[in-house]
Amino acid sequence: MQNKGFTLIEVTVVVAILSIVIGTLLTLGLGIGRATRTQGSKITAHDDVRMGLAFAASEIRQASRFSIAANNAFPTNSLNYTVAIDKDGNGTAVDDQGDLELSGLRTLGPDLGDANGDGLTATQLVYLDPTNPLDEFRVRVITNGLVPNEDTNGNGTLDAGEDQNNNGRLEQGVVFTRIGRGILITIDAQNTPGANEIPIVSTISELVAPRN
Ligand SMILES: [Ca+2]
Ligand SMILES: [Ca+2]
Ligand SMILES: [Ca+2]
Ligand SMILES: [Ca+2]
Repeated sequence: MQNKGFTLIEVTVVVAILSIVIGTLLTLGLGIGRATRTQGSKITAHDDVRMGLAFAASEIRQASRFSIAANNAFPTNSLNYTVAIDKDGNGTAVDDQGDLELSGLRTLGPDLGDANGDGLTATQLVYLDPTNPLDEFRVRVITNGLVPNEDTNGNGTLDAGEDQNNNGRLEQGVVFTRIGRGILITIDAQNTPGANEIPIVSTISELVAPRN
């Protein structure tokens, strides 16, 4: 009588092949999931630095260079400055005597003092304009992805114990450096793809010259 069933060897071979196929599909799926998360983190970190730079550059372009020189020691993580504004509403940033009209002192940097009370400090880039007549413009969040300043001893280089995000590089979050008549803005933002993974860091720099 002919046996129409499978032999043990046949079943074993089929099970082995299925295990390999399922294992490969799972690995592939995990790989795709990870690649998607990594890509998402790259985009988020890049958006954060771009938003930060766009805001900082537009502020510094309008800033008074005298206010920058008088209120900062470079390099600095927090920039203090005033900008030309039309205070008397005559359409330009000068008054009827022809004098430049300036805002109150503004600050751009990490929210170390938690000015907006949301609990986010070193990771939050904020703009402070404490003399703005409108409440809602006194504190503004520019981005929440800032890398906390790793340079705890402030020497500008990476020392033992400073690399908090374990990527082998020194990030300072936001740094303003004076170069000639311009201010070099450097911003580092990061986003972590998943638990126990090294954050993806995006860094951007631009030299901007104050016009006033
Ligand atoms: Ca004016
Ligand atoms: Ca805050
Ligand atoms: Ca250091
Ligand atoms: Ca680092």
